[in-house]
Amino acid sequence: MNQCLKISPAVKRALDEGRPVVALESTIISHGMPYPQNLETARLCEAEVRKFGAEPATVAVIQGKLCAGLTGEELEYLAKAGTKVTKASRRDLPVLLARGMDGATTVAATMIVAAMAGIRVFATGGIGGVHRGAETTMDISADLEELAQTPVAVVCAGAKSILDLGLTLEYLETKGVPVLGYKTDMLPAFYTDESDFRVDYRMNTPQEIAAAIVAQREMGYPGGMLIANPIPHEYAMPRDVIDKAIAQALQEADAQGVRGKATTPFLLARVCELTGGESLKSNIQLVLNNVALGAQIAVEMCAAQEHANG
Ligand code: PSU
Ligand code: MN
Repeated sequence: MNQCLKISPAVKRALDEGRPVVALESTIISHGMPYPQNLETARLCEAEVRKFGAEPATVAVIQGKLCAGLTGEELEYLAKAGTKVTKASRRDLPVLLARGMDGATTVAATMIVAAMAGIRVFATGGIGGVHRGAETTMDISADLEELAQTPVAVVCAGAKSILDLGLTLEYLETKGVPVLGYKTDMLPAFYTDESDFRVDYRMNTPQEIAAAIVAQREMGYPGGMLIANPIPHEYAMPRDVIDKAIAQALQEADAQGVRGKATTPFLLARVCELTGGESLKSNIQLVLNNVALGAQIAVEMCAAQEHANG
């Protein structure tokens, strides 16, 4: 096995036995939510995956190893360390490995580790994308390039309107990334289940999604897939409330000269503060909802595999 990669015994056993596995990211723990809700959510996510008979593989860099599947202590450490841990995207991995450092993996980095481990489904909250004003800042998340080249299907609740959703979809189209909506024709906007943009295809069952992932893999060409799963309506936030908070957070980021990899965490934290914690509640619920869908897709992929094997 790849020397940089460390797969936990439980994840390894599941993979060896052909059982369903779902990857989970860790930037959402360290940089996406405050302690202690981040730790509670990370634990709930793992439990949610197990409810469906799948194995969770939370991904992070620990002491210079790419880890798929964390111990309880490692999860707690990442949650408590928060932003003190390096936010690790694709470009950060080589140096963290060489220095034996820790890192909380973004969507891009989690996809890389999942693919190395042979995990094809990954569930999270929101992905990075094309930022508003990208025509001057060129701030486009590495998550989009990863979706274009790494064979992992990512379940998310769409993208936050801290991003330019229209340009994010254009970028994904250019890169040939299928964007599937689960029981929706529209791209959900994370906190809200409504938006102005359409997905490529509406999917009505986890089985249909699994079939598309299997077909993509059979073709053997690079790239993943984005599955947009709207936040359950009862947890959605009023669009005007969230839009107002996002507008203010964007203005503050600009005024304070926040740049580069600090931008997304800054905006996430400010939106959370400005909505008095309401957005955090929604965030937790939508992540759990995505994890449940991811687990069902992974289960269906295994069923399809067994069928193919006779
Ligand atoms: N969007 C969210 N929550 C998150 C993130 C994005 O709603 O936690 C995190 C994810 O880890 C994502 C990363 O991969 O931020 C994107 O950061 P950047 O824009 O710097 O690529
Ligand atoms: Mn960026």
